[in-house]
Amino acid sequence: MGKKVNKPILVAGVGISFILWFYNSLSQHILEVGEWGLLSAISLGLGFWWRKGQKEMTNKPLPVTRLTEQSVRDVITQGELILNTLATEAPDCDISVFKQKLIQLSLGFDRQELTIALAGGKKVGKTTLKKILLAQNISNNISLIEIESLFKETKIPKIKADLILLLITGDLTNSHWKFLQKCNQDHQRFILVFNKKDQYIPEERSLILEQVRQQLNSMIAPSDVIAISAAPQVLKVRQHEENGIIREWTESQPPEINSLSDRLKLVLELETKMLVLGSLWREAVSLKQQAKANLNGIRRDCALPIIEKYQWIAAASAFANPVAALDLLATAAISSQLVIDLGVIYQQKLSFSQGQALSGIIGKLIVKLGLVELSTQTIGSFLKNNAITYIAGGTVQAISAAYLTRLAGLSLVEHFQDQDLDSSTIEEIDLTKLPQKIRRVFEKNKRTALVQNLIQQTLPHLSN
Ligand SMILES: Nc1nc2c(ncn2[C@@H]2O[C@H](COP(=O)(O)OP(=O)(O)O)[C@@H](O)[C@H]2O)c(=O)[nH]1
Ligand SMILES: [Mg+2]
Repeated sequence: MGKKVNKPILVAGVGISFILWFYNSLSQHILEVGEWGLLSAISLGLGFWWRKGQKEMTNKPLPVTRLTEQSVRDVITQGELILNTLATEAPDCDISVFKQKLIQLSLGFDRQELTIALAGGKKVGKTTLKKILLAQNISNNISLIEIESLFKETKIPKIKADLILLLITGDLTNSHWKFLQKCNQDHQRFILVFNKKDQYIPEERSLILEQVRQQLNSMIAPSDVIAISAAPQVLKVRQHEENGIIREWTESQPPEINSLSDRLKLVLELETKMLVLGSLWREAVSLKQQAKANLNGIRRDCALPIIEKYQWIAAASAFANPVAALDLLATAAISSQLVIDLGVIYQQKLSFSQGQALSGIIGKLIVKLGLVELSTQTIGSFLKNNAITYIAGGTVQAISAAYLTRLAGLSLVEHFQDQDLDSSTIEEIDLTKLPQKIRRVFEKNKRTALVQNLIQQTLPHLSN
């Protein structure tokens, strides 16, 4: 492989020196350290910070820091920052509604009225409990809402409430657990209500209660897991009278929810401020994300022509100097200058060596994920099967180079999009999700129509 790299492969701006450096100085080590080790080495060596992926599906919820008024105000400020950037980069974009909503949020810190949502599966007693709580008139400041169909769809619905009462009637299921974990991460306060306790004998009941408390102990206090009976079953009573006659009748039982009402009163008394902070935080984050999505859309429109420009450069140079080694194609296709140019659009100021490092990492990932081979195969067989007449030597390489440049560029766009506006220091760029992003971009772009389109667009760039 090394022998092939004697002459410059690509024309100006396409990181030739880097390719040479990459393969000459590192090729020995590549085989020795694992892929991830190599990536870490590159990223550390060139000033990136590589964060190892967190293990998903662990049984412990991710730790969340306690909200403060300041941290909520910070999110609102970040939202404003994005809006101002949006106003600068896209003066035609109407941001007044967003602005208004953010201002509204910053006025909401002293809110006293709270919304409490009753949620859970079907027939767990939400409506019944809501009626009783309303009748008890726990506070004048609360409104109760019932959330239907919590687990009907795979996607957890957004609930607009300051406090959630999640009703269960037995063990915690996986859906419950996922829902509560999401609540926890969203600073969404909840109380777990184990309803229909009358359906269990006392031993079972306390076993379930104990287990659920154990499962949730890193999220809520044991006193936030409460067993109630919103509508206990009627009792059948049978009496044998002296004259041999047996009398039978039913006795309805009063609801047993006092432990819940007491807990609610206490939570309202002690936690109103925190409940409001949680809601403000969720709304601010959501507004910020919407504004960011708008900004990303506008920036993407600027990024696409740049990616295309480098696509044609890569195609033309691979066509002029076809390389047999597939791996080289990947590295060659990703120009450091493309990385830097895209960085400018996303306000990520990268030095040339940082651009080189990032392009090297992406090239390596593309090779590692087997995408070079996959795309050359796809393109090769496509050319064969579609009777495209103009197939000179190097055509497949050229189109592959264009294709890989596109993949790399689009992956970078996804990567830059996820960076916070105020974390422009390159040391803090988190590359953990890069492989996943490249894979996703590839999946999206491998459809026949897109490949065909790319081939048709590339061919004219190859003549002379
Ligand atoms: N045994 C028993 N049944 C209950 C209890 N709470 C509610 N139910 C019954 O469960 C059924 C569904 O209640 P409902 O409030 O409509 O559930 P929802 O679908 O969650 O709103 C009704 O027949 C209620 O009477 C309880 O504590 N014990
Ligand atoms: Mg109901």
